Amino acid sequence: MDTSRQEPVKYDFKSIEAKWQQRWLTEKPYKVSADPLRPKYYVLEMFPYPSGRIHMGHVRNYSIGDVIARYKRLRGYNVLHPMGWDAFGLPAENAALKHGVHPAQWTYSNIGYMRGQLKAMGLSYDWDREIATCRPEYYRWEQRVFLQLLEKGLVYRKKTTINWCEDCATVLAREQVIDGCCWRCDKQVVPKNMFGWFLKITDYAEELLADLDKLGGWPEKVVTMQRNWIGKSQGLACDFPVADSQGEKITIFTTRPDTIFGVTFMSLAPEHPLLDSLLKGTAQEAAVRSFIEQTLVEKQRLALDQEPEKHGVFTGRYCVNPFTGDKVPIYVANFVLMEYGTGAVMAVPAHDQRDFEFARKYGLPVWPVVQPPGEPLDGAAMEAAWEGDGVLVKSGQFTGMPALEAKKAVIAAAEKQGFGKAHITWRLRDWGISRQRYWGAPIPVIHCESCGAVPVPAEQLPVVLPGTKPPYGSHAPLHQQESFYTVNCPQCGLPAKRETDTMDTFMESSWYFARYTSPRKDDGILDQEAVNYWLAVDQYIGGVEHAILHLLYSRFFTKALRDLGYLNIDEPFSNLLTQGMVIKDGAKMSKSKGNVVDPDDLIQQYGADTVRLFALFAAPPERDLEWNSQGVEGCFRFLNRVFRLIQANLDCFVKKNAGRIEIGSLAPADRQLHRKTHQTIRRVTDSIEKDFHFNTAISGVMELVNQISAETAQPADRKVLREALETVLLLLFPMVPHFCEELWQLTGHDQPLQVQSWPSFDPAAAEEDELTIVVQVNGKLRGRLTVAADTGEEELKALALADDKVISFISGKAVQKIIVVKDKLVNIVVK
Ligand code: L3U
Ligand code: ZN
Repeated sequence: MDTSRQEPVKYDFKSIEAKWQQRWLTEKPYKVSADPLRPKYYVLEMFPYPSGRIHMGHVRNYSIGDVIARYKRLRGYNVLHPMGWDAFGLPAENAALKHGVHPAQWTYSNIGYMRGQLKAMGLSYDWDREIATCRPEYYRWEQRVFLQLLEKGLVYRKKTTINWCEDCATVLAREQVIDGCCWRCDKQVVPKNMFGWFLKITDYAEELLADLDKLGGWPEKVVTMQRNWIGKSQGLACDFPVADSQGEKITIFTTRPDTIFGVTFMSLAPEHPLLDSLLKGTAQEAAVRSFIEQTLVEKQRLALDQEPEKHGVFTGRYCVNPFTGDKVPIYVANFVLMEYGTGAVMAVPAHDQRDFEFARKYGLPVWPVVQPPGEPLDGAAMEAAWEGDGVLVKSGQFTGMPALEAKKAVIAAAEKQGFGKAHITWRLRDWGISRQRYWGAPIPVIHCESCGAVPVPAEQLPVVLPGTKPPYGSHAPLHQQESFYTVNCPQCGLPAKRETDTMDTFMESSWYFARYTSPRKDDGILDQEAVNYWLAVDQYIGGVEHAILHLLYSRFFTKALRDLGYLNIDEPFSNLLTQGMVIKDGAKMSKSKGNVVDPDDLIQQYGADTVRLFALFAAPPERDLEWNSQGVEGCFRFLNRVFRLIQANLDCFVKKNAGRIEIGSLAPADRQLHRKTHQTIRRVTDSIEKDFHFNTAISGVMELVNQISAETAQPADRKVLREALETVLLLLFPMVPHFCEELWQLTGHDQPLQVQSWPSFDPAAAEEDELTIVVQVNGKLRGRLTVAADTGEEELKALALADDKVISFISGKAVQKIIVVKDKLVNIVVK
């Protein structure tokens, strides 16, 4: 090809991006199907709520996923990379209400807009697999799963307390109760007892806990959060008889049986069922009842994460410590929860900080029974509880035992004497999935007076959410839609009532990753072959805000679906990457803070490739990304520079320069560039493979570009130059795909980049004497760099600044000066 006389072309990102996106739309290169002959790779990003517009957080999340997808394709994998919409839920319902449109209309129109935004980012999804969870084609299978779980005994219905607003005639979520009032109408919220549906996630507690050990590809902190959430504790369940009663007993659970000789009072939850009979006829009855009432009201007002100030009241009654025979006073305390344990706590102020504070507040005794090494503890003088280890004192036959041994001995003694036994409790509760709201998947059950709760027969599924087809109908909660709930019993044919609760939105996201493997299957939940080929998800990427609920529910669903015979895996996500937040002006980018940067504007101004490059370059994925408009500018300039560099050297792309390079015959400068090319391939590959540190990968390519620029100042070997430039395009392709495809085509290649292979490096070419350079921050050793012997000063500075360890010491500080001692060290001075 004769390119020597062509005019240089400007980097016109608009037409380049439009051109390639159009091609991807019509040629569908990212469409995949199961192919047992090829290794598969399933990369998935958490699908978005169709809230209206894409946020920079989405841009980051989805850019990371896209690089991984494109990279794995070049590595020869059959890559599944799907996208869809987590479309049901309260936020959409509320937003629709606010804008005076139907939730379905609101949702579908948002989906339309956001789909366009994602396409404008050049993300390599198999769009033929797109799902929207609010479509009956999706949730009909969820209803089917629900019924199969029901049949298996993993679903049940029970009464629970919910927050109710009389004026809005609706249930409120915890976060919609503001200071005890409805967020919308400001009316006082009342607790209401209602039936709700529950999934028996607790049946899997043991396995959910044990299998955390299989999640080596997950961040440690997420595994820990899940472990704590499941919260297995082992200890003693023990009866304390009520003094002066007809054999009534209070059962407690404790993880510290070794401290049982130090009990000085008993605390009950305000809802404790025994309270009624304990209080009857006592002098304190009226006062205690009013305390209980107040506490229950206060509890409703508290936000989920708020801790009440601890207080309580004496009931006037006593119970007896079965080990010591001591009579201890019974209190009602606002911090004891009926939902956990038994609703009763044996209080040991000397060894539990909460009990300690309570005891000091109400002048109750503090009896130390576990003695750490050193001065004997003095109950009257202690300033805090001793929660650590020690040897038992003043503990009858257990005195002198180390605490750990005493735990077992106390349990054994209680079992022998028949008033207690070893017991395990879990923090994990069953999952309440009932929502008395409109915008969700209807629960497929019919209530009949004579037959009870009757499953909707499979052939009558889906139970379609009424009013969702244009012209849109009523979107009142289903319990207000008579035509919806009036039905006949499928069993006896008599008039019956359809269930009007809808499912929690987390139901849809608990199995969407499996449905993506056969998203159009219309005669069953999942296609056996497809799920067996594609699952588990090899790499899952999303925000750490889903560390507990979504990830736990998905793990539970996977196990339940496995036990129903649909899946052959135990865990859904082999590897998990939790990307950090996007920060601007020191705060999380959010509408309420008014510090949002709109991706549309950026794409308009710089193009999608620059935006992607910035999102990947500005921080390693797991860290928070600080927004920085100069950083975006810098990325844009870099792309322009590469664009010009290739334009200026089009002549080297003729056929004869594609052949092998003989290292031995290269001039020193050419040898150097050839070496740099292969070192860069190695470095970029390592950065991606090891921990997806695209920032390091990109700075590697930037270095190579620098060296090419320096080299082309003199006449360079055309083969070496061609290899270097092609390598730049190959390595950058996963991050800036339109840009690279365009230049790949411009340089005379007739097959697109996306069907090329990831470059491999030649160790002989990459070889050279390497030096270790010490990096200091303010004179303290903070890192080491391995660099080529002749690495220049500027490059050393850049490398030092890009080093992960070093970053953690300089982030947020101003760099004042950088001192370089050739071949030895870099010292960064910050303030
Ligand atoms: N639909 C749910 C969701 O969070 C995901 C289900 C799987 C339960 C990330 C950000 C977010 C998530 C900083 C934002 C993905 C906004 C989709 C979103 N994201 N930041 N949907 O639309 O990281 O963590 O809210 O991984 O500001 O984008 O987010 S979502
Ligand atoms: Zn019936």
